[in-house]
Amino acid sequence: KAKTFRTWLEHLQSVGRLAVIDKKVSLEFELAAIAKKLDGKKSTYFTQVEDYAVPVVSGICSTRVDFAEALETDQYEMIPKFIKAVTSPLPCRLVEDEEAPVKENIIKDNIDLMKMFPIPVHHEKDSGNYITAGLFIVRDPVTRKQNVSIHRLQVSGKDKLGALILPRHTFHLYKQAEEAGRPLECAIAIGVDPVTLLASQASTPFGVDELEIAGALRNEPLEVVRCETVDIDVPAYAEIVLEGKILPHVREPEGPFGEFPKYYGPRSDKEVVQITAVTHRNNPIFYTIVPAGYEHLLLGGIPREASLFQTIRQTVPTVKAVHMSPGGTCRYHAIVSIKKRNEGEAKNAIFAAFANSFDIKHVVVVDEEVDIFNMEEVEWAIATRFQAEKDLIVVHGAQGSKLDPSTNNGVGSKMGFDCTVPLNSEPMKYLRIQIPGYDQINLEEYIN
Ligand code: FMN
Repeated sequence: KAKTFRTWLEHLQSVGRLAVIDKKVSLEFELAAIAKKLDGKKSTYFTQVEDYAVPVVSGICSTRVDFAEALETDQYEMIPKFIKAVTSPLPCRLVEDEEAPVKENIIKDNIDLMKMFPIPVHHEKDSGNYITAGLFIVRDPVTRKQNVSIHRLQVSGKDKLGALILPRHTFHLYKQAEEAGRPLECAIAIGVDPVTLLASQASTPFGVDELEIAGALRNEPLEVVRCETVDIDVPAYAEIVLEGKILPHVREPEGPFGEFPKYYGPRSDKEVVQITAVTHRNNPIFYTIVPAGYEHLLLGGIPREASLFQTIRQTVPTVKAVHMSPGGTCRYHAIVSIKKRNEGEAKNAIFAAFANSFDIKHVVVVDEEVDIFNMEEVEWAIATRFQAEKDLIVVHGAQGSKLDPSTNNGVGSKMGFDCTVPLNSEPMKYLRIQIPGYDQINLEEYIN
């Protein structure tokens, strides 16, 4: 089902989860507004975007269940499966151009991105048209390993993009190239299968190729093909690939741009990508992620959960599950369930969560029988199993997310809630009320 972008769309259509919109829509706001209305419910396929021949898709996975289905597992096994793939990557299979649909059309001259593709404007104050869903692939010239991430890309000219590249792996490789006075070659793959899309967000040590994690998740090597103008391998079944280079010592204005916390990231001088070639499938489909929608949040949240689970397990081996909840933008709030064996373990889990990622701001730890994917249950645990006097941890002046407007340029407070029941508490005190036989009742036998 999730082998390629197109097979996944066919699957969505066959199960009634693809809303096909034939009415002509505007690139500016209207497309994003409709996709957002259907966020978490249906994927959208816009056949008529202004006068473009190229259709646009958004929201290919916008619930945890969608991602679990793409990974051929369920919500609960998804994180263990992701962890296994991150720790045992599967090398890609390089195929010839003839076997790679993305090479069906190759354009090297007179590139004009806005003429070729319906690249939308998503939010009110966005500085312009943005590519939000491209896998940004670069290569380490020393190890030849590739690195994959997603970066927002502002269309700054006919063949020029402005990129936000936060200080992680891509940034590191770019800085190395820039210090040597060289550009960093890159390729941007738009419209890949949802498994490869999710794999691009894995939190890995430097030097791990996320396309190899995609292979491990798919149980078969991902087919890749060498680009035309850069030394980069891209998914052979991508809808569209933009080839280019990040220029050394060039910075130009980018932003503002509506970001995952539902606020704008500011305008400032950022890195510039010069496009050198475009390749695409016949009848290509453009793909956009509406920022701050469930697709965006979960794409960051699920791989973060995998990483968080591993960090907590090092100190609290009985951790059962973790959840980066959408209300916390799938980045700032972590809900953790543990089987507490020793008093104090919940607090250790809180510290481990803070250590896992600077983005994590509030941590709630509950006992294993609380369903951490049901936020009403989590609130109930806070309401009835938590006393600030002894169960609250607060740390001030720690590094947090710069995109959290309540911080002082990223510096802010962290807070942890220990909502586990004391081990020595009297048994009736925290006994959850239950109606015997409740789970076995089939209402259809009682109501017609
Ligand atoms: N990271 C950035 O640095 N800049 C961005 O503009 C950006 N936009 C993103 C948009 C989407 C839809 C998603 C899902 C993620 C985005 N990210 C962005 C996060 C990175 O892609 C992610 O952290 C990635 O794992 C970084 O990989 P790296 O550490 O290998 O470089």
